[in-house]
Amino acid sequence: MQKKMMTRLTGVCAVTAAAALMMTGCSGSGEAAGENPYDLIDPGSIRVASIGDAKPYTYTDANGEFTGFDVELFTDVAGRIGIDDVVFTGQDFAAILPGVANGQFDVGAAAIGITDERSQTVDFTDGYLAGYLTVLTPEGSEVEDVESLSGHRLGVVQGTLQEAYAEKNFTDTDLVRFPDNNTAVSGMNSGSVDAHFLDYEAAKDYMEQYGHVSAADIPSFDAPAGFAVAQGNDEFREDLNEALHAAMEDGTWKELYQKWFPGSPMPEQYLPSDEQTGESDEAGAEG
Ligand code: SNW
Repeated sequence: MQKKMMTRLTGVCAVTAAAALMMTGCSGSGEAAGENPYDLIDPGSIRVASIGDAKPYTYTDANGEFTGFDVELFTDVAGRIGIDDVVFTGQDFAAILPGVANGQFDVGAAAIGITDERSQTVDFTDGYLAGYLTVLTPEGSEVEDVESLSGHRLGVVQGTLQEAYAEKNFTDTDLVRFPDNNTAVSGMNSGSVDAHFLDYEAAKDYMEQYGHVSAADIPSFDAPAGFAVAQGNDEFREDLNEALHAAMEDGTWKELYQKWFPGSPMPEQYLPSDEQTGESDEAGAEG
């Protein structure tokens, strides 16, 4: 392990020699203090825990490559702090934050809403997306709104805000916990659950794929998505924040939003400051 790290460090000095010299000085020994200021598992590379079936936030394409809004945004942000080698790994959603907290991953990126509860185990960057939680149903379902969920079976992915929200608010509904969205939607397609509760844009994608519909969209603006990092890794978090805000200010965020969420209302708060009118409230925002 130590040997591998040393090899990697040497490689980093070669690859990012200019940046390293500017920032910290690259001694070539690989051991000088400050060469791994972000305390990364493999210096020069960021390991990201994500999920493979939350299109268009984060998913694997036909070649098995991670892509989507969160993936492209994070990759852009990482590039701005000088790291181009970003390695995404698919996990069950419930495993992402534990994996970041215990040092298996440097970052968690998967439309992860920032909450006080989650902030007890990881730190988050500033928010970059605020939208709705959606109850997805097959067309013609008896579940047509929140009220008619009573007495029905609702799928949720373990560890999500949807699970927590449903436990608290849908008390007459039978919750069925799934490891991921694809399994839950398969369950819905085969009739083992009546509905599945997931993020708005991912629901929209399944609507387009299967002709499903939305029975309810519940605002989750108080839990905007952020990138999760280990607690106390302040230099990393602060530099990611600076890069994230730069990506918002120069229009990169907006471009990615339009690319991945076409037709969704454009929120204001993440746009370049000269494009913010200050008129819209968060209610217009999806993402
Ligand atoms: O709280 C929302 C946020 O406002 C935005 O709409 C993106 O999704 C959320 O972060 C909620 N996402 C869920 C969660 O954080 C599920 C994430 C997932 O399935 N990948 O638990």
